[in-house]
Amino acid sequence: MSAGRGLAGLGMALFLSACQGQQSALSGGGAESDRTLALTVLLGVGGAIIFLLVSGALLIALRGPRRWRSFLSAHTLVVHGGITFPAVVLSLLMIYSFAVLRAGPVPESGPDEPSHVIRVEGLQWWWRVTYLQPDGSEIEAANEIRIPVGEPVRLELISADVIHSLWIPAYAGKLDMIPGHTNMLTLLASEPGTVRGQCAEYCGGAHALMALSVTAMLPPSYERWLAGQAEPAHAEETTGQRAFQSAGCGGCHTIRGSSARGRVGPDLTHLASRPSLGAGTLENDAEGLARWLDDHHQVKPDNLMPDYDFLTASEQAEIVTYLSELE
Ligand code: HEC
Ligand SMILES: [Cu+2]
Repeated sequence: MSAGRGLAGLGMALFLSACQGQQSALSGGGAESDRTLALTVLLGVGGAIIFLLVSGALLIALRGPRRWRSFLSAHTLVVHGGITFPAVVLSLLMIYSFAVLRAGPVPESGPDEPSHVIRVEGLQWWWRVTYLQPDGSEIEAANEIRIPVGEPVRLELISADVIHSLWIPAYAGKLDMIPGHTNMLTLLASEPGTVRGQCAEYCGGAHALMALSVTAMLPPSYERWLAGQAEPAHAEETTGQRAFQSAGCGGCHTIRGSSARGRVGPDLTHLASRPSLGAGTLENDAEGLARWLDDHHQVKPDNLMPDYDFLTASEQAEIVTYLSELE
């Protein structure tokens, strides 16, 4: 195989590998992304067919038999193929794509008003996720959004500092989070599963490490999960909890049910039930927690949590045990 063919093959493999997996607009897990996918396929396939037809005509015009060449140069073919056809096709496509872009997954108001509302706040460089309950109460979590399958969920997107952008390719297009302004995005998941989202607007140092996971669950398990999140932490009064407090962690982090009430960093009340640490940066297990406390600035440069190199090994281990129990 020639070097050129090898390179082309490699390029194709890279191109296709970008189309699969958890963070792909082509994996279509929701109403909006299904329509965007249909539009993409139509444009891609239609464009390829027209490209082949035009290339064929060009080849015939240059090299073809005389009879075919004179057919191609007929006045009506030039007018209809060169003006009428593109005008009609492009106008239809424009109307279709405007309709797709406008539609959104569900109507924004009216009888279908989403019964689930989640406020997602972008901060440098993580996500505060608050479930707004019909009774007015709020359940706070971070770096993970869970939604019920088959039910429209409205996300209220806000920012605490600079412009961020929430992009969950498998479910919807991206939408900016702008300081002082609320943007609305509606998600409608068609089947259970977990996908990945990412901040899609450069927001400073750790922007590339600002991801989140989105899990669609069957409604009964979603309700059960949400009821669990509403509970305070179940961890007992332990040495780990005391070490957490005396290191000052509670000044920035809330653990409901304890004296930790800070709001600078993510709510840790049910930290152990989340898949990742540092907004999708580390796996959330005892090893990941120890790694985060040891050198989170190595793992996620520029993030706004202070260094804690002064913790003794046993203090650190106690804190890790305490945090791993926050189911
Ligand atoms: C000055 C405020 C501040 C203090 C004090 C602080 N943190 Fe943090 N912490 C943060 C911020 C901000 C983040 C988010 C970092 C990011 O992902 O960009 C964070 C993230 C975390 C995370 C990851 C949470 C998640 O959901 O991804 C853990 C775990 C954590 N901190 C534990 C601690 C512990 C334990 C202490 C005390 C030893 C502590 N923090 C002290 C601000 C603080
Ligand atoms: Cu960003």
